[in-house]
Amino acid sequence: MIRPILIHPDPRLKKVCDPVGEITPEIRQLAADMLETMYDAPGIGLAAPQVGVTKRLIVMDCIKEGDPEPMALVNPQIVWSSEDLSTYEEGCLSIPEQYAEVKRPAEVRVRWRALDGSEQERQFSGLWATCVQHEIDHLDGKLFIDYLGPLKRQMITRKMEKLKRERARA
Ligand code: K1U
Ligand code: ZN
Repeated sequence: MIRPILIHPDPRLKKVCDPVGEITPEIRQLAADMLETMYDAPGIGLAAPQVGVTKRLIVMDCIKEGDPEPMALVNPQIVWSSEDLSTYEEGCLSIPEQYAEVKRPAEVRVRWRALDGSEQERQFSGLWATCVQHEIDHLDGKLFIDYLGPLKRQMITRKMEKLKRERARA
């Protein structure tokens, strides 16, 4: 099922999300819905708070061409970050049509639980590294615009408030 994506500003996007306890059929269904919602958008990642569920679950697929590589990460944690940084022009499905350069560690090592309950650890680089950091930020109530200066952030927030008013009227 495709779920509606929350648009900034929304208090649910500012919350520090709760860890997932047991991986129940509801959590597996949420992950499946999030992947469907992400592919439909289209996007390369999605975090549970973006569909209004404040739990620590993210999905990603950064393969732009070729066989898809869907991933669902429960309780993801960055256990190591590289000193070298990389800059990427980021977007966000909760902040449509706004993009800005964000500088982040170029490589990260992440530990998480898969949907079968197994512990996983993997090093991410390139777009995967940017995306996993962007998605884990969502779980901590942080958006890519929080890395920008106050004027740019306020300008984008005002545009999103206007977009939400227009969508509510339509
Ligand atoms: O979390 C999100 O809002 C999803 C976001 C992830 C992301 C994008 C760019 C850098 C870091 C994280 C998106 O997927 S925005 C859409 C997007 O990037 C895209 C859409 C279609 C094809 C390729 C990329
Ligand atoms: Zn986002």
